[in-house]
This record gives sequence, C-alpha cells and structure tokens, in this order.
Amino acid sequence: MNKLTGSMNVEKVTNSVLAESLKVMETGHSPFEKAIRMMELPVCDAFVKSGRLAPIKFAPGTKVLEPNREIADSFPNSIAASENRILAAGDTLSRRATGKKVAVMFSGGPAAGGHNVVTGLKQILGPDNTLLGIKAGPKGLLKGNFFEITDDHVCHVMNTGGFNLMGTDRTKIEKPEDIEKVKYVCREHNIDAIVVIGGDDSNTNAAFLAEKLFSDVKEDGSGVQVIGVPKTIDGDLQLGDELPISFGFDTATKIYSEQVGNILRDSSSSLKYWHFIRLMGRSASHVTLEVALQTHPTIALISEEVRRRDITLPEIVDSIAETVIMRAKKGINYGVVLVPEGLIEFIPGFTTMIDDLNDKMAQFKDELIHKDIRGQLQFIYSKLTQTHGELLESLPESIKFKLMADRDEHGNLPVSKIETETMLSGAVKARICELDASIRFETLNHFFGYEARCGASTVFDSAYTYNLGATAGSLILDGHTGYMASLTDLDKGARPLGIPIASLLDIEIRKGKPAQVIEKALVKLDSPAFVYFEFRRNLWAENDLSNSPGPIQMWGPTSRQLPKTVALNREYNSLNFNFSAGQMD
Ligand code: FBP
Repeated sequence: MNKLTGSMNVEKVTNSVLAESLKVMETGHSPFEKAIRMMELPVCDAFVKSGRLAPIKFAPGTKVLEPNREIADSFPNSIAASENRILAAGDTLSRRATGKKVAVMFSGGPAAGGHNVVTGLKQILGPDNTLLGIKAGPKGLLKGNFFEITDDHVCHVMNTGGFNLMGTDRTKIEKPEDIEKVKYVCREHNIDAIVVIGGDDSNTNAAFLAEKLFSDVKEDGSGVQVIGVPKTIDGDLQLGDELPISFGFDTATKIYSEQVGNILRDSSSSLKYWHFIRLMGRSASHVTLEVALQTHPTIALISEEVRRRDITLPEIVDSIAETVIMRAKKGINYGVVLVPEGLIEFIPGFTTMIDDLNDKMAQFKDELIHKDIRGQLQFIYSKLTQTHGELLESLPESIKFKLMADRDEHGNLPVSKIETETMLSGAVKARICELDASIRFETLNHFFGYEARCGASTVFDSAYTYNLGATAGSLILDGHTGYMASLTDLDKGARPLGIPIASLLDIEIRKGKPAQVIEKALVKLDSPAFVYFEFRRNLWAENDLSNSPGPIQMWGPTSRQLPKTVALNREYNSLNFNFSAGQMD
C-alpha cells in the first residue's frame, strides 16, 4: 500500500454513530454550506409579480454615457442600438420568451456570488428556456464545451462561494479567428444568448462579442445576444450610482478584514512584531481602503495617493520608518502596515519603468523566449532607457524576476506574485538602522490573496448576485444585447439597470500597444471613503484603535452590511443594504 495514498475502512477507526455523521459530511457540502443553501434571499420588488419571480422589461433611461470617438467607430452596431443610454427597469414582461438557449460562463478570477448569478439567471429564464454552462470560461466557449444546467445543479451551489460549477479562465476573445470560432459554436449548438460573468477585461470581451455577434450569426440572419455581469474582488468595475460595486468585493474584503483584525489583535497581544500585509486587488486600492476602514490598521498605503502625490519609494519608506520610531518612543514596538497588491505599478519611476519594460518585452518577445531569466534580464537592461535599466537593476532579485514574468492574455502584470511587502519591510528595516539603530523592529510579511476569492459569499453578495442573474436573464428575454446587468440604490430597494458596455470602453496601452478596454475604476482621492480614511489615519497610527470585525456573519446584526466604502461613496443613509420587501411565495 502507498503510505501516503492508501485508504482504510472508516468503520475500523470510528464507532458506527460517528462514522454515520462523518458520512453525511462527505457529500460535497459541509453542514455550514447545507445551512446557507437554505438561506432565503431578498428579491427586488421589480422581479416579484403576484408572489412569483417574473422577468421584466427595460426602457432607455435619461442617463447617457459618452464613449470616445474611436470607440464609437469600432462599435457601430452596439452604439446605434443603445445610443449610449442606460436601460432602466420597467414592468413585468407581458409575454415571456420561450425556447431560448442561453449559455453562461465565468471569466477571469473567481469571486464569491458567481453561483447565485447562475441561480438567478436559471430561475428567471424558467422551465421554458434552456441554460447551458460553459466549462472553463472563454476557452470553453471557443471549444463549445457546454453542459445543461439543471435545477439540481443550482440547488447544490446556491449561496456557496467559488466558480467550481463551471470553472473559469482568462482567454481573451478578440482576434477575427476567435470570433469566427464563437459564431461557429453558436450555430452548432443553436445558442441564442451568452452571459459573461467577469471583470473589466472579461466585460471587454463581452463588448467585442456583442458587437461581432450582433447579426448574421444564424442562417436566418439573426445574431446572438451578449450580456455581461460585473464581477471582481478588486472592486475596480464601478460606475458611480449606476454600478456601485462589482460582486465578490464584499466577501473578499470581509474575509481579509477578519484576517487583518486577527493580526492586529495578535500584534497588540504579543507586542513584538510589525506585520507587513499585502492585500490582493490588482491595480486599484479599493480592497485595501475597505479593509482599512473595517480594521483601523497602523498604516495603510493607497496606491492612487502614491501616484497622485508623487510619493517616491524612499519617501514611502521614510514615512513608515518615522511611524515606527514615533511608536517605539511611546514603548509600542508593533504595528500593521497594509500594502495594496498593485503598489509597485504606482510608485513614481516604477510606473514608467514597467511601461517601458512591457513595451520592450512585447517588442523583443522572440529574442527573450530562448534565454533563461538571468539572460533575459541582461538583455532587457540594455533595451530600457538608462534610468529604467538602473532602477530595474537596483531591485531585489525576487522582484526583478517577477517583473519579467509573462503578462496575462489581457496584458496585466501578475502583481499577485510580486512580494512588494517583503521589499518594503526590508527597506524600512535598513532605514531604521540608519536613523536609530537602538529601535527594535522585527517584521513578519504576509500576502492575503487567494484565500478570499472563493469564500462563502456574504449575505450582500448572495442577494446582489441572485438579483444580477435575474437582471441578466430579463435583459435577454426582453431582447437586448451589449449590456451589463447592474443594480442601483442598494440601500433603497435596489433597481435593476442595463449599462451599455461599449460605452464604457477607452484606450489603454496593454503589452506595449493601444488597446480598447474598460477602464479600471481607481480610488479617487476626493471620494468620501478616501477622505474619511485620510481624516482618521493619523489617529490609528498614533494609538491602538484597531477593530476586529470577526468572521463573516450570515445571521445577526451585521449580516446585512454592504461595504463601508460603497455606503460612504454613494452617500447611503445606512450601512445596510435593502433589496426591498419583494415577497415570493
Ligand atoms: P479579476 O480581475 O479577473 O476578477 O481577477 C482578480 C484577481 O483576483 C486580482 O486581484 C489578482 O491580481 C488576480 O486576479 C490574480 O490572477 P490569477 O488568478 O490569474 O493568479
């Protein structure tokens, strides 16, 4: 028997009653997941008719989005159809379309709530339409890798985190041959509509698909509808009141807040460590800002502030060192520093160096491919400007190597693998030695990232996503294409909307070339959430005012809370969401 993989009959090591209880837990769901699957979710009034879930119509609202000229030229079908207007929810559809075949996929990184989008979509489409799941994201769409989603499937995954029902990936669908493959697959499987559950890059995919599949896909000249759903733990897919937040952000930040709260408590208990914690979230610092508001750390860096106020790396290091010394003088030799995942891309000097690097890596792809990592670095130093080459050369080896890693298909630097917190804590240590070698400064570095993306979704994310799924399904049954499902007024009953996706696109440099993409929404320094943080952060640095929010609460007084940054930025009257009293039988 293999010592590590061999098995033994469970009855031999446990008594039969215990064995029975253990067996119950081997069905793929823990008792906790079984309980939350039963949790009732609030539904927006718009979707409730005579006590039952019903799809709705949409009509153009007054809000108009203005895309730039070049985008308008690239998306003639989508823009002519939407006139860049956001769609507002109307009455219940008088006649529900039947016989539609809708395919749904997850795309990009996982985020809690995805399963409820599928559940809301399945239930609003009803038994007269078919819902197909696309396995493994956009890659699965290109291969026509479908399976039928049944009521059993959705019952099994309802309110659970993860994307495991179908899996996901980050394939970019843009090239003419990829579009042709999608058209072929749609014809072969008789698909009428595709729902893309994804972040900014995945919804960029959705915008291209909607435009290219607008008409002439099927033999009768008809097209395939494409609807997006806003997902990403990063929270950088936002559009003011019309799209207050992407789903998954609430769950991820509540999990990180629990972890950071625990570390804060540990640091003020053991009294000897400074913890440097990098938090996932890619470019934008929404995650770090939310976690800071939830936990009150000693220091939280916000990348957007670093860029806007032109704060150099030595200045960041000096500022942290000063706080360490100030606390040490009060006898406090511990603290917690939050570092946003994407900080490195925002530090003056680094931003242009990384752009130059992206550019040269794309330009000299063929030369680089045959070299080992050290050879690649030697080669690239000489291609960068002198300043950029010197900056890259000055970095610790581990950071240099990670900066040379392949970009994803959308051109993103894999910041989740760059240990900025280690670089920073090392630099602060060196600076403190220079300033006052008598100061005790012991550091521990952490990265809180992947552990939060698939956590059990918060009540907010579960309810939000179920209603987003119902919105996406309604947009399809009402005949729309090229829109992203959204909900507004999350504190006042919540109203479904359709946002024209092409109108959100802009031009960005990706992999050294201009690309049409949805712009990532960054933290604004004049936003109420940032101002609130700015006003309090010195107090948190000088004193111990930390807050430990504890684990996600599914029941009880704080279970209805939405993210604090969302409540502040949208100027809601309450921290609690309210999806109205929509009562279903
Ligand atoms: P999405 O933008 O697709 O939602 O992904 C978010 C994210 O979790 C980032 O926060 C992180 O930097 C990245 O994915 C990690 O990517 P990967 O899963 O490819 O390692």
